[in-house]
Amino acid sequence: MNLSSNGVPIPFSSELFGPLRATGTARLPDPAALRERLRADGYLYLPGFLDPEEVLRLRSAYFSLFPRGYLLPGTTPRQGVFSGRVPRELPEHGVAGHPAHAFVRSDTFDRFLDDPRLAKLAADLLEGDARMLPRRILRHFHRGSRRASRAHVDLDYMDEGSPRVVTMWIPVGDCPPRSGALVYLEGSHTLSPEEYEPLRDTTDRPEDRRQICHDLEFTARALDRRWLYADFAAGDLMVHVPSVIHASLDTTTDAMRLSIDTRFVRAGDTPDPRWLRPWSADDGA
Ligand SMILES: O=C(O)CCC(=O)C(=O)O
Repeated sequence: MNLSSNGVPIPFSSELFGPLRATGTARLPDPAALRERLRADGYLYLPGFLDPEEVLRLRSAYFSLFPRGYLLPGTTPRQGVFSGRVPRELPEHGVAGHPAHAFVRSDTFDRFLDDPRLAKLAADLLEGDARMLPRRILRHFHRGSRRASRAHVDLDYMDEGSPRVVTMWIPVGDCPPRSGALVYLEGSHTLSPEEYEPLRDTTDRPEDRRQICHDLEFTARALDRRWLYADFAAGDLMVHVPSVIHASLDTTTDAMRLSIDTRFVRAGDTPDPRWLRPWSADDGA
């Protein structure tokens, strides 16, 4: 399997990659056991937590918003297959005028995320009523863009509010590694920020110190730990703590990568004010 992130190759070897540990969702462990697992691993991988049909309906609703020619002829928006051609009139992803910008402000998107099971899970993990922050991100990558999320921790993007946060990452469609899956650096939530600070000097974006590194092989070797991955399917849910290092891989499949990330804080806590407005890709947060 040929993998890369932001155009930098990373060998798919057992030295650099290992499997995420799944938590069964047919009978979810009790809240205390879930909290313990989140504390121990820094993440919860919950295959089939959501209804795959609802997830695929959302995928279909989003890709239906694109101009003709963007999707491969003969395929459906639900499949979300890239034609290889980006229509000239399409603005940059997620800015005003792009379908993702309108979509995160739509009733369809609200209804999908207004799922009581997500709110209950967040409340169980935060041990109190939970509030979903309004800045909910829709990420969408197609093959050839060589763009992905650099290694980072969420805390570096939300350090002006309560650190008591849980993030939920929802693949909107199947998302194996080659489609641009999220990967987690094993046990990295137990590292102190000083331990990975030097990595920030190895970067393709020197103007932004928030990300840790764009080179995932270098990151794994420098911190002597593996990237944990899964063959995500529609319906799966990831939850993580804001101190775990994660990143994503480049999309190299015709099927496009679509995902949502959304965050919860305890209802009484003061969140980072940058997360109180709906997301726009150019909001700088
Ligand atoms: O989807 C991605 O590529 C990044 C998502 C992320 O960083 C997050 O959910 O915290």
